[in-house]
Amino acid sequence: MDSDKKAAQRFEQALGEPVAGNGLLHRRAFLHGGAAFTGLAAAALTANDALAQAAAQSGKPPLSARTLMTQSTPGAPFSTYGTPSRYEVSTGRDFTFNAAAPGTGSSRTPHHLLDGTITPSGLHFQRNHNGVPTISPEDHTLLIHGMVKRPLTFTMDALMRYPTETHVRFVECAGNNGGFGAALPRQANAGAMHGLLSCSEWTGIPLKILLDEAGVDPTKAKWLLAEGADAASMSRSVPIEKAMGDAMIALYQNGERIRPEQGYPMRLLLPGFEGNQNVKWLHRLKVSATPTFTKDETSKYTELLPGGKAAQFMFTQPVNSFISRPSFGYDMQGPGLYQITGLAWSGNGKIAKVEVSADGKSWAQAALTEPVLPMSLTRFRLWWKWDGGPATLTSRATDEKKNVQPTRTAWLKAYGANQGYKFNGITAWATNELGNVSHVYV
Ligand SMILES: Nc1nc2c(c(=O)[nH]1)N[C@H]1C(S)=C(S)[C@@H](COP(=O)(O)O)O[C@H]1N2
Ligand SMILES: [Mo]
Repeated sequence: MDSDKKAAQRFEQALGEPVAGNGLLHRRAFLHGGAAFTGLAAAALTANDALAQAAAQSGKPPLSARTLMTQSTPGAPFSTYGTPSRYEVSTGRDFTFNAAAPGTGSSRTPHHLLDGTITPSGLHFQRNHNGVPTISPEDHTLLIHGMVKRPLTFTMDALMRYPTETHVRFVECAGNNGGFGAALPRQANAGAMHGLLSCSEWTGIPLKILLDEAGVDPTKAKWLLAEGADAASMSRSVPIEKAMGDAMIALYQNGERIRPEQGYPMRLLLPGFEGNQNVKWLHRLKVSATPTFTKDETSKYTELLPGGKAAQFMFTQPVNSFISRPSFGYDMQGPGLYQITGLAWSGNGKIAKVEVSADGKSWAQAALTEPVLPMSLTRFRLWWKWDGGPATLTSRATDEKKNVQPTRTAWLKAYGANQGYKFNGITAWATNELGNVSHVYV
């Protein structure tokens, strides 16, 4: 018992004093606290009762599958494709769709149940305007035409022989983080609120290689129409600088061929741009002098300004963040030490810093999990000593271009009423004395 107390004291010392109101600790405690944490584990987190002592003597873990079956019971056989543990089946996407057209709608990444920065492919969000088409790679081609010297058609076999690059990038729907203009804060979990956002490692062909082969003169050709082979024929206009810049024809997602939901056999990937621009099931690129003003960019994805005007072609997803844990649906287990963690991202590049507040007034800088990559999800973490009283948890991200998340009030003022796209205001979770976490406006 005595040594347990000492270990706990050592851990407390390593954590240091709070650096911001309501018990937020210095990020150093997270970056360098691992060694000290072993002290806490001995003191608080592991069972150390008579049963555990006896187990240590006998060398048998008190709870183990081996004690529940005989040593000779073999485990499950091999499978061609692995699936998550049967005990994790509730970690899934929630979805909403149009009853008259069940393929039209979206499913969301359950960020409140995940950790790390890469979204498992089966949990990548989906936004489909008319269902997921079934496309055989043998029956699919990519056409590049319009203002080019040589119109080209690529079979999948041909494309698979081109040089590729690999990058970790987020995809975020412009409609993510929606509903924050509502009079009352919506009581829903982090996935429901921020889950039209996912991050994968994408491998594909730099689009510039294909456009150069077709012969594009960027002094005359200013835009590129990208069209999908789905029933919605979803299409968007892309500025030629982006197309000749970091745009990619993505063929692989997290090491395997891109999932049907994400655009199999290929999608356009425009790092940092609103999700809608990342045309899935891509089959046609047309180079032109002007935007095409497709139905998808005239009826939607514009930004309503206070005077009633709408700004069009606002491509970049703004700097943003949210706390994924603790969050709505998460009940605190009494006063004590908690990890606050969440995600930050920006279409402008890397995340420079994330600050966290537990009292709505003072801020402590969070530790960022390396590597911090541009236009990717960045994980932040901070230790929090919850004293059991009411607290309001917020996060505020700054990107490398010095863009900072505005308050919700400032964001609402900057746009016309009902502007639903690209909300990046600061969001908050509150916990009461009972440890119930709810969504609040700050
Ligand atoms: N062809 C096609 N491309 C599409 C869409 C679509 O419905 N059809 N949805 C767009 C929208 S609105 C978004 S947010 C992203 C979503 O990508 P994901 O479903 O891979 O997450 O794909 C975009 N590309
Ligand atoms: Mo979207």
